Amino acid sequence: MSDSCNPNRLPCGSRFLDLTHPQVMGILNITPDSFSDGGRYAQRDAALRHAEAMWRAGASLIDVGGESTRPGALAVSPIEELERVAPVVEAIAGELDVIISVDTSTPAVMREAARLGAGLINDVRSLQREGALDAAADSGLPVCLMHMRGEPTTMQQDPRYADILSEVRGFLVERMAACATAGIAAERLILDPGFGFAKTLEHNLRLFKHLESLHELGRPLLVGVSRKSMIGRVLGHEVGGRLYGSLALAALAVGKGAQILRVHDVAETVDVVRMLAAVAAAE
Ligand code: 8Y4
Repeated sequence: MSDSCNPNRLPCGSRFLDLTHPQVMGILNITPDSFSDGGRYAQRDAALRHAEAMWRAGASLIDVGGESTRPGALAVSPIEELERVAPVVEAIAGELDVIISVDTSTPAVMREAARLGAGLINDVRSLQREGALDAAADSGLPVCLMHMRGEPTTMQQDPRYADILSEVRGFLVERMAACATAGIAAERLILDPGFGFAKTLEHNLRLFKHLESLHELGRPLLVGVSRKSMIGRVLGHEVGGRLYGSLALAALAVGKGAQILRVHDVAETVDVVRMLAAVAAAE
């Protein structure tokens, strides 16, 4: 079997993602509030240094995002998003041997990021924006499809589901079908239940408990719970005090078969993954 069709080696542009072991994706936010002024070059260099630190700590993917999806965040124009993301994608692609994931719902950003060396499209809106299916299809890159209902600004206003598990599963099946129609092969897809997106604490905990059920869909799973409010709500900790809760859920997610962990604290999460691998490798 050639590498390009080995299901355990996902082609991501010029690199491959090894799906035989859990992989850590480091979060890199390029929003004006995350790196204070100093101009665009200073912002690009600060982002590159942060990416390099996460790569050295063992991240095989860096998720670069220029649009805040926090509830209540202001919308960013496609041009502003492109101006934030493109220089950082270009800099990382030129400097680091890492897979760049571009966290975007904007077709123009998908196209430009792919041209500049991105290896994965991470769209919290699952390619539902006008033109996004075609942009992703043309890029040839894998895509992470994530469950969300509505838009980030309003999604936490009293979310209700008859059954969160079948709702998430049904949504992902529908988006996989839309991808197939657009010419994006199932082999290019990664699936994500979208923790914290249009979900109450009870929804998030139930989804996590039954994460294994999403393996039925036959694609690798990405889990993003790092520092999220579901941890804050259970433990009563502000965002700075959520590391141990995040690591507990990282270990549990790997135990439930998740292939990719999207995290802020790369070094700590890599220790968790390595420790689990050591036990798994024992006689
Ligand atoms: C503290 C820090 C509290 C961060 C909340 C947050 C996911 C994602 C986000 C996810 C995928 C976030 C872009 C939200 N979450 N992409 N993106 N999966 N695939 N909030 O779960 O990190 S942003």
